[in-house]
Amino acid sequence: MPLLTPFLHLTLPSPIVLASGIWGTSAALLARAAAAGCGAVTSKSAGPEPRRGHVNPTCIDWGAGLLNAIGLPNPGATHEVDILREAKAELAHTGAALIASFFADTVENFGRVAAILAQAQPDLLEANISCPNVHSEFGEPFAATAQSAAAVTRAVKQAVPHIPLIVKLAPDTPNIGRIAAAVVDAGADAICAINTMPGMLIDVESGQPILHNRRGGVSGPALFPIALRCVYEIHQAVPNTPIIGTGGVTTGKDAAAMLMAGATAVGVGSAIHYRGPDALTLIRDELAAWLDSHGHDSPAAIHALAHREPRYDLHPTPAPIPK
Ligand code: RRO
Repeated sequence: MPLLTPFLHLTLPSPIVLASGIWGTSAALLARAAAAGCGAVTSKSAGPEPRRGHVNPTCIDWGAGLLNAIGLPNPGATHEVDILREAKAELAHTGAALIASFFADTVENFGRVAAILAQAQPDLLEANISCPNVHSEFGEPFAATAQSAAAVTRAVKQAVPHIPLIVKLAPDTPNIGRIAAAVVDAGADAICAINTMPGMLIDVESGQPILHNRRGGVSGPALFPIALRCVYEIHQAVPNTPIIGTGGVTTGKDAAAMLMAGATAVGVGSAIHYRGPDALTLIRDELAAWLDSHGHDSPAAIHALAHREPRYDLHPTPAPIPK
């Protein structure tokens, strides 16, 4: 079953995308994800300056998902360029695309960081405007309002007009379709939906929040239905914009549902924690087998299927009672 996936100007070898963060920015791990079956791999978001990230504990498996507050550890944009260059060279023979993810503290710095990372000539840029874990330092994420999300998008497109831009949105907003429409209007070429959902856990014996940062982002299976709903609403708002549907995808069937909601490609992150490093290959192969067994010849064949009129023949309305 060929899983070739047209995405903007690219044809990805598969619709599975390594989500940002889960395997850091090691060129070797990005290459490993490509070899494992990803059609594109996303680096850990880099910012204007090097950061250590938050103090431990930074991640916990709480049963129905993960909660993390890693705190954007990264080597800074200038050093990141070297890592991205190395990753790009390692990916060359795989056909997988390199997505360079980045964040910043101000609209202007988003443009500056994008311009620095562009030196490595990644295939795509991902503006992470939705990290939930730096509230105390940077304030409200730019993804919180249509205005701030659009302002970042414009700044990045102005700084780097020649590399297609993906904007990564946050789930905790009352109308994610409106935010998506605003960033597309401002020049975004694609959307990644979603980042983790803000949450927290408290150890009742000590009365303390478990994460040192107190709050964190929920990922894994608990996030899946939220991500699916967000992707569905974004596709309704911007039906011609490709979406990387990300959030709790753990199986091939989850990936199929994400495509049906309106995603063009499917991000995978926490599944690597649940299923081990083979998760990427397993999900890709399960998706291929599912498509095959249901008579679909490509991932595109089920794209946005859930937006069709409901099939009432599956849930017939009761026949009128005969008089
Ligand atoms: O590093 C993090 O704490 C982090 C980031 Br940048 C992000 O975008 N999402 C997340 O859940 N954690």
